Amino acid sequence: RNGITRPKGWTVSWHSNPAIEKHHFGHSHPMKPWRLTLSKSLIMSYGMHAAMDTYESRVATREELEDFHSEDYLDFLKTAKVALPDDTEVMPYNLGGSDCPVFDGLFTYCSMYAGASIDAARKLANEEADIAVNWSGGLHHAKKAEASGFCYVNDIVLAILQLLRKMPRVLYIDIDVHHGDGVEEAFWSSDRVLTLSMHKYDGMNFFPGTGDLDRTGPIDEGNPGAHHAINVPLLDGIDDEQYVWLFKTIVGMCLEQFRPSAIVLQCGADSLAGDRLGRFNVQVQGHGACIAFCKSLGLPLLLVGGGGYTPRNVARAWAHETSIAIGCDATLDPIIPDHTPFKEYFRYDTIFPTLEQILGDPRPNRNSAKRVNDIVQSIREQLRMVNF
Ligand code: V1P
Ligand code: CA
Ligand code: ZN
Repeated sequence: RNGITRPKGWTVSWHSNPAIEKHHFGHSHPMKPWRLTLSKSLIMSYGMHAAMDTYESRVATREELEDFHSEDYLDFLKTAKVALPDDTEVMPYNLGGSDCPVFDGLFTYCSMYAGASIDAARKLANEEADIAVNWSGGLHHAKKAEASGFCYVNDIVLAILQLLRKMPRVLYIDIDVHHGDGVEEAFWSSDRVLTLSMHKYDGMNFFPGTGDLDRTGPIDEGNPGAHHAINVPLLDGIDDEQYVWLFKTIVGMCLEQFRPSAIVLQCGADSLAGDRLGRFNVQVQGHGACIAFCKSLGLPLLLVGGGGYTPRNVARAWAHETSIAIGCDATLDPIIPDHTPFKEYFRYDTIFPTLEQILGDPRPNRNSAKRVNDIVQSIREQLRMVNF
């Protein structure tokens, strides 16, 4: 099985619970927890589990969830009743609409993906792992007392709070195609967390409608959080070359000015070409290059999932990124092993399903070279105001 062995010199911990994958948001909902089963199928068939410390995660405790969420919201989330299929009336806290339906086992689902991110963060904080992975997490839109955009509990905020117990500064990076508004808002007034989100933004037309370049933090100069929110608004069709250049350039600048003690990277796979909701032309290679760059910095690294609505491509990306974390990506056979469960999902219109092949219709790239350079220039100026 490719002879994958544990990496020498660093430890990767992997956090998951098969019970998470069994939940259903409803018939035509784009969020499919089952994509985690498909990702795991690839990861295991390549034999990558042998190279990691694998943990079956537990449910987060009430006390842990209260680190960020309000008691009344958690009470409601726990007791909310599953609505009838044609009942799309929105309940309090934005629960029950088409984006955030109340489904069977909702509270267990939320507590489990949150428990996995908290466990992963603790492994890093206790120096028991160098890279920790939770593909079921990354639900960046959830607010203190509100569900939003398929997210109910903000596992990222809870994980960052764990890291902040031991570390002075955390850099949060979000490559989901959507703006990481929930995490940005949670640390809006803090100078201990620098948030950086790359996303599609064209005014109010793309969910959640925020994340313009001038959204840099609180506007009152005395506020410690001023300048600590970085937003990279992108247009349809951005390709690997522009995306990876922007990522490395901006993350490089953040490192210099902020000197983080750890990095939390939200690896939303809806920024890939061919995504059901996304609009970019990013390939598995480009997406993975962002993860590889963060790993090369040698800081404790938490990898979480996020969006991703074309399951076979989500699985390809997260399997490839798991291999980067382990350091076996260069030797992995791109042809998906024969014994992979659900292999038929990767066989789209070719007889050789490969790990890296993405079959998105190419979109015209609306991001000019000038626009991309202007974004970097503006962020360079913003970061002059950030000092560790
Ligand atoms: O556009 C909206 C709202 C619903 N309208 C009133 C405005 N919602 C989006 C939500 C996208 C959430 C992305 C989550 C993440 O960042 C992190 C996990 O990836 C939405 C969309 C869309 N195309 O943007 N909801 C739906 N599509 C949807 C479609 C079918 C059934 C249910 C929801
Ligand atoms: Ca993003
Ligand atoms: Zn998304």
